[in-house]
Amino acid sequence: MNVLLIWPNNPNTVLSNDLSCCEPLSLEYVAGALSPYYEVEIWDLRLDPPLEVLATTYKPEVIGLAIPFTTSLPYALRISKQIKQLWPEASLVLGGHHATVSDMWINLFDADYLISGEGGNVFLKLLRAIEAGERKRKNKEMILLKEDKIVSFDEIAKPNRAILARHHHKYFHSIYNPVALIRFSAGCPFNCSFCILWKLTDRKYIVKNNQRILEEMAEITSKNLYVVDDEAFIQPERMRILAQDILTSGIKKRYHMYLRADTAVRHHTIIEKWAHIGLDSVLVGAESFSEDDLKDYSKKAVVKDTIKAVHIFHQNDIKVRANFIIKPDFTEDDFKKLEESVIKLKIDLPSFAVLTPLPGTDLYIKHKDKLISHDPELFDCYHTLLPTKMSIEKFYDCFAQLMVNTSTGNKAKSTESDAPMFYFSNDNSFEKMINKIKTGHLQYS
Ligand code: B12
Ligand code: SF4
Repeated sequence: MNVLLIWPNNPNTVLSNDLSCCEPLSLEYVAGALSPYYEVEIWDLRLDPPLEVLATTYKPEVIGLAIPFTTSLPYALRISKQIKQLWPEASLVLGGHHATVSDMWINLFDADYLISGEGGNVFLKLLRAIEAGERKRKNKEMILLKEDKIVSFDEIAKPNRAILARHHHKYFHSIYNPVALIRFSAGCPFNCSFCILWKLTDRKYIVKNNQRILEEMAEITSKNLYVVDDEAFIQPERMRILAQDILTSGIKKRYHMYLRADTAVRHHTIIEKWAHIGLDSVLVGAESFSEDDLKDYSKKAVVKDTIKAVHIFHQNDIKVRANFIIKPDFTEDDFKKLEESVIKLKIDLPSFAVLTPLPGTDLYIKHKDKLISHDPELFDCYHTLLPTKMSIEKFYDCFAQLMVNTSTGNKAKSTESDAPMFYFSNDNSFEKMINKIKTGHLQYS
């Protein structure tokens, strides 16, 4: 049986494919479960020809369509309609992060199945049932299938990276070019109000054993690894042993990883060890320089830990990508203060996100009746969905200015690729991003 897995393109996003275009690790995972038994193809619509070209030579029986972000919804919907025209006989299966956390827009899809959560095992069971004639969609109702929450990565197959080998040299993430994605763990025991990730695992921390991590790393040719864990260092002792195992194995990579500032402060010797084996940059959710804001976000962190962590990273030659939240009620003065603090702290690669009630989060539940737009494309953390205190034009103007000022402010400390900002990939991609932010107010209908 031919199974086609499709990753949608999001052509209009602020964070464009010129700034980051990463491998669809999610689909490589799904493919890892299916490919020992079925013929699996992955089609990445950011890099592969349109589906009508594929349809001239290829006929899938089952098609999996990813809806990775809420912002992907309009494109995924368009693709699903095209799929029904090109391959009317094929069963269509939806999956991915948005499909897992929200039913917003989902009823518009003429799909046969929706798989919520980790997709591989459920998809495999579904294919077996389809083959045996046991599964049939009734009355045009989409059938919802759900994986029991996994407790260990030993329960799921390794990602199949061979299928997309044709594109691996093209995938990149900001200064990491080319880059490969890898997952050492998932979940987080904290419960920040704007974050969905802890809910996906019920605050449990799911880990992959070191042997499997090393096996996966040995299959990856790229020198740069983007570790997509929600918080990579929740189990510090395990990470110390992993660093030692990587060192002993002789594998040499350059890592970009996510972690909390207070984790780095508490376990600075492990950070030193990771710096030694190639930790090149970290993404720290600094969020704010106000203790009240941190409390409001249930961050369970304090500002002094952000400051201490930045020093620890810099002492270890680790570049700091810190993310700060822009609140819709920011005044001009708030933007200015944030700018000054980011520059003063010498954040190497600053990034900013507008406080966004992403579907499924506590923040969404609290504010869902106050949203000024329900356009899925605006759930991108660059648009405000909550009313602003300043005029909306002025808000976007200040946001764009903050991005420009903090990037040039830190230019003297730029990295080997001369990136003054995390998302900075070629000559004018950053300027295009700024322009999209500046004109953000035009996107509300
Ligand atoms: C890596 C990453 C990125 C990367 C690259 C993604 C890529 N491959 O192209 C980059 C930096 C580009 C990125 C960008 C954005 N991201 Co991002 N990203 C992630 C991150 C950290 C990891 C994703 C990942 O690879 N996970 C590992 C895989 C294996 O897990 P998975 O995706 O859950 O997949 C499993 C299941 O969902 C399921 N599944 C997945 N697809 C399918 C398909 C089918 C058919 C089936 C059956 C099953 C299935 O099976 C998979 C394997 O078991 C997640 C956080 C997270 N933990 O998921 C955020 C996350 C997905 N991103 C998020 C956001 C908001 C964004 C942006 C909109 C905003 C921003 N400012 O960054 C942009 C959008 C860019 C765009 N062009 O549209 C949000 C999404 C929230 C939402 N409702 O939309 C997340 C959840 C983080 C968060 N803030 O909570 N992102
Ligand atoms: S924002 Fe980070 S620390 Fe907070 S719950 Fe999400 S992953 Fe955990």
